[in-house]
Amino acid sequence: MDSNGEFYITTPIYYINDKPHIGHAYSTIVADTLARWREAQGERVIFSTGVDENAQKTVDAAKKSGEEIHAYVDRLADLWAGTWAKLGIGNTDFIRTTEERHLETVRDIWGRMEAAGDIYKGQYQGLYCRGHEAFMKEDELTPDGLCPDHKTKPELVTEENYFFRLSNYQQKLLDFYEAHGDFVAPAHRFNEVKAFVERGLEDISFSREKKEWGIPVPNDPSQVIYVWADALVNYVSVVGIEGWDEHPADIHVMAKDIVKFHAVIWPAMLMSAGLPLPGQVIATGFLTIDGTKMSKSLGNVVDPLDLAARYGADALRYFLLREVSFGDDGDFSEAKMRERYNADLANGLGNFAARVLTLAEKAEVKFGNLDGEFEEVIASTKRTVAEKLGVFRFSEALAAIWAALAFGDRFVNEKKVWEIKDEAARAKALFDLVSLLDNIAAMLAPFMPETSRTIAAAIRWDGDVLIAAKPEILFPRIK
Ligand code: ME8
Repeated sequence: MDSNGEFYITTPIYYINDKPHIGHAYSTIVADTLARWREAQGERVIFSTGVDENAQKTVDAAKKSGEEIHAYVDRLADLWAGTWAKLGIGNTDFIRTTEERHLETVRDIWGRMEAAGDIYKGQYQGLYCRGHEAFMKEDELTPDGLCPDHKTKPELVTEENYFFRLSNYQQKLLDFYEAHGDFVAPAHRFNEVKAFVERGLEDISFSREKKEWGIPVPNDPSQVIYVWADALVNYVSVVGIEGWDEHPADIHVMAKDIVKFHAVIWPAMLMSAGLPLPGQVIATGFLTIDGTKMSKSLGNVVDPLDLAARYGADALRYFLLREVSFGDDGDFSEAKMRERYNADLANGLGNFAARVLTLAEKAEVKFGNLDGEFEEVIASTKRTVAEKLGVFRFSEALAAIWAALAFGDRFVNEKKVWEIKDEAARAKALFDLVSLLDNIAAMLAPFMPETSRTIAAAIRWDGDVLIAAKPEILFPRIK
């Protein structure tokens, strides 16, 4: 991955036919963690998220809620942006596809693809699933002809559309994949993408007959640009064509449902437009509830704000990153969340911090030479965290930090630090423990930003004298 001190990461732009659920929160937390991690390495980070407004389902949702469409999209865009703020997401940009900067970029890229000879007019007939906003192939449907995700019957649609010559790009894509062995992660998703492209690519419809909503095709207002040809461009709109040309996205984060759009259609569009390709497409699995995909259309959603209000945003972030192994599906259950909260946060991190800081508050701790074993634990934990984050193994990175915590806990218990009579020896032990805690707080910053700040603020040095202040209980036990 080329980086030159700058790092650009994105989440999908989400549909706004409803409020966010924890599936959306999960992708956004993953991206935020990587963004904070790179920032901590001293890189200048651009981290964008946003909303995909130009879809027919936006129109349907506005009608359903009885609101005028512009009022509806403004309200929902605020709701999504506000949700991320409450979950401790530090996005540097929030893109809406109704913004002028996006319309301009979409028109520009369309013009480039047209100039390259990759846009033409043709007849399209297909089975259109409204939930996906996409035409589906017969072999993707259930035996009784339903969309497997939305459990609805796709409509047979015939119309005159503009097409994108995706078929031109089969070999170019395969060559690109060959040269960029980590373009899609995890690897098994990359294999699926390659196999899909190897089977041959058909041209795809890039416009729809004009309905009341959407970006008009340049020079043909009877058509609007089909959602994906519009939505994918958002990543360029955020930084501008020149900005993208200089530094395209390093990482696009998403779940497995939209990998094909990002790893096949998007690079082909960029090649056609003469623009550089993104560094990596990384895909999480799906969060499920009782083994079924959670979705706005199915109505079995869990609200991240509700969980954050009851457990804290950092606890939700911790749970999702620790419990789900990257790339795999994860089943959400509140019982499991409560269990981890009490074990890892209340009894684990929270208890260790309180113990160390309470003892340190009462002692005269001086800055000194860190004990060799502590030094080694801290250094090796940092190495592991860096290594694991480099390959998106959030859960293993957190497990390593908890192992360092366990080391500290064992030390307190085995040495019975609170009973050490010799003041200097007790102060020395506490210096080691406070240093460990401080380093743990720093390592936690990308994952649990607020907790990290609270712990760090409780450890202040006045010259070489520690001013420890025990913070409020970090994670009150939950029954
Ligand atoms: O696809 N588990 O928007 P979308 C994990 N607008 N992640 C989930 C999830 C689940 N159950 N459900 C949703 C679109 N997600 C397009 C994207 S991008 C140019 C355009 C997350 O609102 C996950 O990131 O359907 C998934 O890829 C995305 O939401 C789909 O969001």
